Amino acid sequence: MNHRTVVNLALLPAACAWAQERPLNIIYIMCDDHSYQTISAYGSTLNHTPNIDRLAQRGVRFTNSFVANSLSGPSRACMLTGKHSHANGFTDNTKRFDGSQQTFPKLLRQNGYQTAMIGKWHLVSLPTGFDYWDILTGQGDYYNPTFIRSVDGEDSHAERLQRHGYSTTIVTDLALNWLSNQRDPQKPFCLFIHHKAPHRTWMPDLQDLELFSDSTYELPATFYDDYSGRRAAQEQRMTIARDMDLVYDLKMADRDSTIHSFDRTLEHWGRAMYTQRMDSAQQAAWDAHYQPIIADFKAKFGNGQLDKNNPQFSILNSQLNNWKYQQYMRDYLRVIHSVDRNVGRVIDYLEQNDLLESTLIVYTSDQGFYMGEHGWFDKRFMYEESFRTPLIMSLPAAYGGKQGVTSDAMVQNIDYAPTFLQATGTAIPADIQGVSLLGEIQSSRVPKSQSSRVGELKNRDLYYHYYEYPDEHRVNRHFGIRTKRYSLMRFYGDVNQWELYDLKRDPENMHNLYGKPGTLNLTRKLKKKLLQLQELYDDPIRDSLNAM
Ligand code: SGN
Ligand code: CA
Repeated sequence: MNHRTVVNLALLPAACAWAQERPLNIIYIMCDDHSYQTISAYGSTLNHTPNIDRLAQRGVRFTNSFVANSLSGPSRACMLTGKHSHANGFTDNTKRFDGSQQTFPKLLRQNGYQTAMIGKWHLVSLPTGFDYWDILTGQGDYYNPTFIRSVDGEDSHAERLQRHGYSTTIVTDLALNWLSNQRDPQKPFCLFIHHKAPHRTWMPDLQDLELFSDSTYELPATFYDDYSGRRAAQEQRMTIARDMDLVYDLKMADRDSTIHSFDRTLEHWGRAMYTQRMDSAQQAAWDAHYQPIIADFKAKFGNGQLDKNNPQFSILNSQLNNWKYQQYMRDYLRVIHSVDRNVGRVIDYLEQNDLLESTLIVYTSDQGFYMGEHGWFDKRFMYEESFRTPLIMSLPAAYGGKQGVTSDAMVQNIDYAPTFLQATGTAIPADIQGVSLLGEIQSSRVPKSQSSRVGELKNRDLYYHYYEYPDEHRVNRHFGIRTKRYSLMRFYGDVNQWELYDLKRDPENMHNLYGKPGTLNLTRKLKKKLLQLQELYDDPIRDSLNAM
């Protein structure tokens, strides 16, 4: 085993000397679709997340954290490999991850680490590179979810089983059980705790159903965006007003079936999810909460199909949109409340079991999410809300970890793999495309030679490439470059259009400046840099650029 220490002891207090004797553990917590807008450490005024905030107080919060491709499977593949989507092969959710390729858990294992993966996996092929895995099937279910787990280690057979209860709590229980009873305490570990929450359809834990019932949320300023100047945005199908479904998303599964979905399949799934999957006690608690809301909804809006000839139509329509937004926000925030509580359980466990001071804890999401900005839910666009993702890394002080600070370095999810490798003294292979963030989370008291390749983060621009079209929300394919100030995007496919944003003046991506007077030089410069990034990362799309 080669646990190169990441700390120069001469420069750290004597009390920290034991860190050299204790190889660093890693706990990598990731949620699915958790927006930075709903984390109080990120300035949320919508809710309070005291436990995620504890991590920020104990570590570094990244204020410029982005993904490489804003979708679940692709993001996970980027994180595992440290490479962009075209390089790891998992470009959209219809792909199957090639588990024979190099991933950071495999490299950690070769360096003597135990690795475990619990929760949402979403890469179709079964996990490789883990001593233990226990994954949700597909997207996973919130209630009484089905898991597939490895029996007797990686190379043995897999077993399917349904567990009773709420997904976020079960995943946390499994993680704590692995820490207590299943790992070898003599070895360092890397444990993935990957929640299904708060993915659509945002089903809260029963104990949280009554939270926020009296809260109302202001519509974001861009809720009624008309998408002028942005053709791909005009084409999408992810608005709260039109595409968020009353039965499926908003749980208006009334008993006499007068409220209907856009299509029968969606309605069938919605009704099944809110009835057949739950046991009778869960069902009773669920109904006790939602049936009165359904009755109230019907009193206000009938079956939700508004009559356009009604003179009151436009008032009723905006009331309906507002109602949908409130219902969406309440459920989403309830789900986050449970995530935060379970993050707290993990921190408490580590503290009580003398592991907190020897474990790097990471909190992130597979991408950002729209909380009604531009009128949307979902993600996919290279616009700020879905391109960004929360990222907090808490490295214990004994390993030189910075505490309670922020980093504004331009970082991306391909950087996690090299960070974990370097933090554990594992060599970073040359083909990894990300950059280690260790220098950002470790005190400058640690000499640069032992810290990360900091220079590579300076003046760094980020590359983005999204592929999944037309399913499921009709977001056209696009790639682009993000500098600290500007983003330049190229949509290609049905919509062929460039978009340029000055994020200092327009952080909400409302004004496409491409082709506008005075932007020619800037555009030329950004296009050149974009091409350089495509060459650096070897994205084959660059070869067809000139033809576009
Ligand atoms: C599901 C959702 C979509 C979502 C994708 C991708 N529909 O298909 O709304 O965009 O996942 O999300 S659902 O009806 O199944 O909820 S991802 O985060 O997993 O990539
Ligand atoms: Ca996701």
